[in-house]
Amino acid sequence: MLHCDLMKTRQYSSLCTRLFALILGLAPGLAAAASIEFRVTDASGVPLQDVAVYATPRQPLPPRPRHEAIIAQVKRQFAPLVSVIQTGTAVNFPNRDDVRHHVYSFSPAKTFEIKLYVGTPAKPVLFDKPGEVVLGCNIHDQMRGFVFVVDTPFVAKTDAAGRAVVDDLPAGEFDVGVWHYAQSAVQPVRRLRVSGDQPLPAAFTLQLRPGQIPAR
Ligand SMILES: [Cu+2]
Repeated sequence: MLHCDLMKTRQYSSLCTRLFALILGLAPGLAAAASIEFRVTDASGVPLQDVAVYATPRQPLPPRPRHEAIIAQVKRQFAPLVSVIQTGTAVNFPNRDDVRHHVYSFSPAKTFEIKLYVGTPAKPVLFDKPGEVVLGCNIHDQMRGFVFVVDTPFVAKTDAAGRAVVDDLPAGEFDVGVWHYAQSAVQPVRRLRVSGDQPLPAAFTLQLRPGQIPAR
């Protein structure tokens, strides 16, 4: 991203944003990375939040640095409820409550436990296989969290309007898919070709198992 030394006040920040937009406008080649705009609804057209969306490149790409992820425990809930991460991501599980938690998963993609603890565990947990991982807490039965691990850095999660954007894509072919922890069936991936700087729309419909979405 553009770094701007003037970003010290709201006014200057706004000026910088406009300058940056102007530069891009004058040199559109600079913004050539492609993006996919996902829209996910249920069968009756209701937008679905917290859907993991991803685009897996069909062609080999240079490796990218992996960032660590954080799944905190806040008010006896996992925060965020849903995480979507690239295979090989290390996840920290800081406990931000004043009670102890005991985080575990029995999922084949990642079986682990962090026994009764407060604060931040010394070591993160490495999610080294693709797949879906359900998190629980031995102390608080109502605590549920979900991690979707996928072999691509190009991931996002839908918002309350059922939308998500995966951007910074190089031109080429991608296998594009969606996943929700309460989906009633696996959604097949679609092959899409992206090029240039036009966002490519991708609409998906997911059927969910009833009664699986916790109240917020
Ligand atoms: Cu707990």
